[in-house]
Amino acid sequence: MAHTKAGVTLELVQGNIVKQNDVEAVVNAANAQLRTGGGVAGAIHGAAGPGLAKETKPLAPIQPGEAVITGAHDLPNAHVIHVLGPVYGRDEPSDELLRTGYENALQRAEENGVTSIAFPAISTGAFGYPMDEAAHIALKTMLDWAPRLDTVELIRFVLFDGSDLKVHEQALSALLDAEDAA
Ligand code: AR6
Repeated sequence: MAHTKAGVTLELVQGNIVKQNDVEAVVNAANAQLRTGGGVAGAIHGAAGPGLAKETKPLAPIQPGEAVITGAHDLPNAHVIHVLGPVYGRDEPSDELLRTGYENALQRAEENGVTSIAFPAISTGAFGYPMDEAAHIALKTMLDWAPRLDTVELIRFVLFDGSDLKVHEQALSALLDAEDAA
């Protein structure tokens, strides 16, 4: 599913965040120490190689909602943008911190002239954020920000499995219906 608003195309696909060869920046669902870990962080550090951890070490720790940008090392992209999402039920207010994480990722992208960026569903794995609530926040943030973006033209959400993709498609459809009704 794809939707274009204010010259920004929002794409929802099923896939692996480390296989997005055609985008300039990929987003990492990071830990505070910016180290390798499970899920997305493990996949990104694994594919990028040890140079990534060397580069991130002096940038850590980061706070929930913060985003930092590095090179992508052995990944096929130019940049990795590391976002620390909130741990659901612990880092409060979780909704604001999740939105801020997405906003800060877009800001780092714009500061670096990035035209295309791929996001995983931040906080929805180890950090326990319910997928439907997280999808609504993530996609609403993208739609709200589309008119303000100068360099970013493509925003892709890469969902690991089909049911997560479906949840995102339903959330985007509901947001677009609400925009049409307004
Ligand atoms: N590509 C796309 N999506 C993925 C991939 C992948 N390769 N692998 C997992 N997902 P998570 P979080 C999905 O746990 O909740 C780490 O251990 C996954 O199904 O990676 O922000 C870090 O070290 C889920 O929907 O991120 C942190 O400590 C989503 O990506 C902590 O987990 C996010 O899952 C961060 O937790």
